[in-house]
Amino acid sequence: MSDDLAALTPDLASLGWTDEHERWAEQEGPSLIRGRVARVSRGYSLVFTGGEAVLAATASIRSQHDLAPATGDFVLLRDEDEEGQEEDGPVVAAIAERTTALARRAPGRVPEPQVLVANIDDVFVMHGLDRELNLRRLERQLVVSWESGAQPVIVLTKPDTIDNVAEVVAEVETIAVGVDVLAVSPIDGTGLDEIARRVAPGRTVAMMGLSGIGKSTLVNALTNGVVQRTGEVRATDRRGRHTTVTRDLIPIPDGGLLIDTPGIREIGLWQAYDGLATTFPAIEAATGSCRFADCAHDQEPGCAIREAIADGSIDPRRLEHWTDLSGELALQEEQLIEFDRRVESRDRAEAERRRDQERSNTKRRKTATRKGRRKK
Ligand SMILES: Nc1nc2c(ncn2[C@@H]2O[C@H](COP(=O)(O)OP(=O)(O)O)[C@@H](O)[C@H]2O)c(=O)[nH]1
Ligand SMILES: [Mg+2]
Ligand SMILES: [Zn+2]
Repeated sequence: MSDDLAALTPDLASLGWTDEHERWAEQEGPSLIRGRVARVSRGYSLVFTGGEAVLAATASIRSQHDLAPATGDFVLLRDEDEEGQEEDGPVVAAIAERTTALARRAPGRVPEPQVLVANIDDVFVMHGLDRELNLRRLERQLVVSWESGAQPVIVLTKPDTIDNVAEVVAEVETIAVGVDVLAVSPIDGTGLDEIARRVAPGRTVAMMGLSGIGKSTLVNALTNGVVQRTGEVRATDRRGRHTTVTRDLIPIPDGGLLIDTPGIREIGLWQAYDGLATTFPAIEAATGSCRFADCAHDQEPGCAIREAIADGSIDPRRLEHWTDLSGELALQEEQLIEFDRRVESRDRAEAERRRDQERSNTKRRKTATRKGRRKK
């Protein structure tokens, strides 16, 4: 991918900068540079500032948890040069409160969230019609999307590759409660007007989906090729694996911004209880009607879920997936408790060690004082 992004100079208004951001910026400090994060790399963010795009360092490793910018964040930069500091170049000084945030469980064993993109209005949950339909994957993506606070839209790409588009759309609609399902092809123009309605001035849309489904092709079509995104940026992470790292905020010439999130294969849920409830509303409603509050929907009398399965109002396949996803969240809860407990006992051990050391130091000091006295 050529780095056309850094050459763009969208103004603040077209980046989605509002009066509210302006008030926030004035409170934080008048000399700070206003901007929106276009891309995050390790230690640095590419930030659109209204003028030229700048590379800004994240303030410090230690404060990274509070101040880790994500693509789409509205930020204020401090120019260290102006304050005569050693470091050169601007630093991310503040991040505006996020209206929405698309987050997943960070890959790895430690239970913690990873914010992928921030301040989005819609999430395009994308699937390529040239591949086998995977409703479970779509449902998982819907859970994560709803949880972000943004509106999911299912976008089915490559409709030109199959004959039964309407049939597949209808099948997808069975899992898309409150979600529009669009068939879109940048190649023959299908559905592009629907896309343009959503990627519109003042709006930001994130794309989510496997690689090879046509995300970059859509970007190329909407930017008239100004931002060429063929191929993907690859970098080696600490474990030596090749991962695609950049999630890019792309200004669309007709207005609006699109975020390409390449190469996200794995989307673990992060405490996505609301997202789960919104994705499976019928199941969620039924669980509230079971006779026992702790109903396992198994053998208990008065189980509303089993009744709904029996009368056909809940699809057993949906229930099975809901059960699996609920299990994933429950397991995460246990891991979090276990993790806290381990941190706590480590802290306690550390405190005890320090106390012991302090005690023996005191003893030694006392002995030394006594010896000192005896010498006199
Ligand atoms: N037939 C067809 N092919 C498409 C369509 N959109 C994208 N492609 C092709 O699918 C391949 C992968 O597209 P790309 O945009 O790189 O996917 P990405 O990995 O999601 O960014 C390319 O060869 C595209 O030409 C479409 O609507 N119809
Ligand atoms: Mg791509
Ligand atoms: Zn029940």
